[in-house]
Amino acid sequence: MKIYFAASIRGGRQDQEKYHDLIRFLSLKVEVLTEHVGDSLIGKTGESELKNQEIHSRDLRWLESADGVVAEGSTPSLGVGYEIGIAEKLAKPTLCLFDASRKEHRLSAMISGNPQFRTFYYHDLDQAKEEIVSFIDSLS
Ligand code: 6IA
Repeated sequence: MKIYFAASIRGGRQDQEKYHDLIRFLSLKVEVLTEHVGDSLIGKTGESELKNQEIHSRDLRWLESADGVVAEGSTPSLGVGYEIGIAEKLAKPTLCLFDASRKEHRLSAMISGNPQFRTFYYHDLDQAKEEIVSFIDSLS
């Protein structure tokens, strides 16, 4: 099973360690197409050896080939919003994770109000992982 993991890059990298942890966990169970999203070497400006256009085409190809999408949305990101909007149009099952303790902003109503997305507010990463397992089980 292939999962497209979406999370903020240029939106801000403050949750990068969390992404890394979730991706490592997911990788024990499925193929994660976008492992680089959790990479500590990737800063806010992103991959420099690839042109933006190449990144966009590659990511859309991966998204099309994915069986499902897991998005960590606690740090607002235009790219993640764009990706899950496309995931909806491609009818890809999508889980949106959001840190319930995040005070600076709330999850966009365009995500939390969309019945096609499975939205989950977690208090710790173990809860997020349990939800991921339940989501993956629902796909098989
Ligand atoms: O607007 P953002 O940059 O926060 O968007 C992040 C989302 O867009 C992620 O879920 C990625 O799948 C995708 N994305 C944005 N930039 C890149 C990128 N280059 N490479 C791959 N996916 C990207 C930047 C660095 C990269 C090596 C992580």
